[in-house]
Amino acid sequence: MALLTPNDLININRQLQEADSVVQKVTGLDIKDVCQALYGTSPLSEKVGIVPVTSGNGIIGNFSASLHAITQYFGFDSFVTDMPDVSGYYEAVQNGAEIILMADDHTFLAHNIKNGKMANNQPCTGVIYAEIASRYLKADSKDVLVMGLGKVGFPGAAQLVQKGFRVYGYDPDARLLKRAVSDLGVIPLDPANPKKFSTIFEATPCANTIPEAVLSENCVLSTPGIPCAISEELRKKYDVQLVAEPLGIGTASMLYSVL
Ligand code: NAD
Ligand code: 2YJ
Ligand code: MG
Repeated sequence: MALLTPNDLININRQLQEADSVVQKVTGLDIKDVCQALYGTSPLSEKVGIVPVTSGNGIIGNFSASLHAITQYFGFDSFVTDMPDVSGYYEAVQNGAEIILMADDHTFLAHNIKNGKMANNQPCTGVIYAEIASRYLKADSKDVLVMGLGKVGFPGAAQLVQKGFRVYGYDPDARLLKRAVSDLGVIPLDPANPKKFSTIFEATPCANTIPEAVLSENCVLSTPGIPCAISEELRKKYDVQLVAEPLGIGTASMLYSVL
């Protein structure tokens, strides 16, 4: 699993603000409005405890600080514990946290200890990036392309299917593509015979996954994937509206889902 790096998280506030303005331009809603529409919830200044975790590859510089900035941005009352791990969890609960945020190398979770709801970053990220794509006001049809059908892409594809989109998908892992076809009714994109899309959702850990042949002028590319799915050159050539941000949009989706 790809881990975030401190570099990905530099200037998280600015990255989030820039992503929010693209989301507004594309959907007419800001990120918190999309979360509210998706989950039917809104924060009442819930207290969020952010617990650094040292296991595996250990603390990622900027990770807890970025979660602090992100939770504040979305109107939560949050704090980072002084201690990590079990002692940090104890400290968070002792200090009144209602929602715990913490991540190891495999799982990034939000747990609302008042109502018992729990969220996992990967499906929550897939669902919100897909939801943003689905709300493109100038989409030319209900066709959407999903590139990458893994832990983030599959739940995003499911969200699009559930919203009545005709979902084309591709993953080089034949088992994952087959699962999306049989479980969701995804239409496999034939790389040898591509078509153009006005709406694309991408969730892979690879660069340059979007072939030029699928891009249309002013299309939306909603992608949590790191590194970015498209070169700056292609983005400019097709005036692509790029929704891409390393942590905040997915975290907002997790938090709203446990309210
Ligand atoms: P995953 O490994 O479960 O799935 C990725 C899938 O992409 C794999 O099935 C792989 O076969 C496929 N893939 C690889 N190359 C491809 C290509 N050229 N075309 C189409 N598909 C291709 O990973 P994941 O957990 O779903 O995460 C996907 C990406 O999203 C990672 O980069 C991860 O770091 C990132 N992520 C970002 C956020 C965020 O908030 N921005 C949150 C969670 C995950
Ligand atoms: O507390 C810390 O600083 C670290 N233990 C954070 C680890 C963050 N984990 C990841 O980046 C993994 N990829 C798991 C999260 C999945 C969402 N991308
Ligand atoms: Mg995100």
